[in-house]
Amino acid sequence: MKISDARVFICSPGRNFVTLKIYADEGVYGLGDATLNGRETAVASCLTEHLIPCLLGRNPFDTEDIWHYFYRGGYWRRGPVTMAAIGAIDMALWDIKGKALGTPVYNLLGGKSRTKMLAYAHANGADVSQTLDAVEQEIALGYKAVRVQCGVPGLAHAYGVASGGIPYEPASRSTRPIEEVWSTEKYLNFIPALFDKIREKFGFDIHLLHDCHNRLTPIEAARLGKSLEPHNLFWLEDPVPAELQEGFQAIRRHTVVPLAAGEVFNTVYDCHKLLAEQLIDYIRMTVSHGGGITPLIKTAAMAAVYHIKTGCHGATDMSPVCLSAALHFGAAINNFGIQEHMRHNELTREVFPHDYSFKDGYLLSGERPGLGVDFDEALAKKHPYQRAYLPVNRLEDGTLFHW
Ligand code: CS2
Ligand code: MG
Repeated sequence: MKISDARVFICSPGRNFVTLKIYADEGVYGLGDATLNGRETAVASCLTEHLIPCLLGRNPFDTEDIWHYFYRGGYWRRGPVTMAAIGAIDMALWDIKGKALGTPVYNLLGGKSRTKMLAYAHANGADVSQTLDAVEQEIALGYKAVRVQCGVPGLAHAYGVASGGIPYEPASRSTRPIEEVWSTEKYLNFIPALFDKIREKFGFDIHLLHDCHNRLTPIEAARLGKSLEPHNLFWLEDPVPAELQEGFQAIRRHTVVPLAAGEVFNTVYDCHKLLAEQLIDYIRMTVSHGGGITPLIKTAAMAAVYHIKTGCHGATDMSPVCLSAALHFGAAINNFGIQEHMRHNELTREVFPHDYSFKDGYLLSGERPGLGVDFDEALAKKHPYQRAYLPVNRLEDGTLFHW
């Protein structure tokens, strides 16, 4: 079998997605998610200008060699743009492999280690009352794990809080990034009381997660972790920016709250210290931004050595192609932990018809050959790309900060 063509589609059924379609002879094609929120055309250009010309004529079954060809062969290794492009190629090749062999991709990764995968939903509100209602709503939908984010008194913006009655979407179609204002002090003074109220209302039968979105210093994260220990969180996510992996050591010295990191990681080199020193409990890398299924299987195997489980990123800026790939990956590996499930809107689901499903708090991978997702080119064309930016964050004195 040989790769005969490959095309990149950027569409915007409510938010931007970059989709790679690789065509092989014998009439088979595979899909890959190349979405990188706020940098979509960079990844598209990397694929069309640089990587796709080297793909043509290759055997799509040669996923291992093709991955190394692009990872090492490009000289300039790692980084979100390059690895999202390589990740999309890898995803599409595994899709082709499954379709050509007439089997779901999970069967090519070791078969099923579980029949269902624990999912977590997002609940957020402008204040405690709205947030409690949002948690109740997600529990009513069947979720057994809920990520909780809330507006912070005294701040106009807080991470993860939707506005305008629509699900949270951080990227805005604006000419420049929206500038938000942040105060760690106000946040740290507020969050413990929020979780007091959530546990008071819902008890301990629901898993609670919280995302700090890289906004604390290690000692601030240690303070927050200690204060949340009575609430037995499933995890505290992205407590600190993880460029300094050893920054997690200070947090570990002070608190037993489980830690999760990795949604922005692109290779195992971004987390090998976090894994080997057991500085985290869940690795969040997902298939698209982590360079594909091929490297993610290896990263999960390394994580397993250190008692670390997976918790793949699954926000709506990953398309259904990536979510499906994460579910085939999650169905097969032994150290699966949890899968983020931020539900895509109806239009996205129509553009990307798929056979994975949600039931009673769990996600089920599809059973169709390959990744089980398709791409409606005609419908996608009706929703063209529009440049969008993630916000920028400043402290109250104007200092540029982490968003
Ligand atoms: C968030 C993401 O889901 C999460 O854990 O960190 O939604 C993140 O804000 C977006 O992926 C950024 O595009
Ligand atoms: Mg996050």
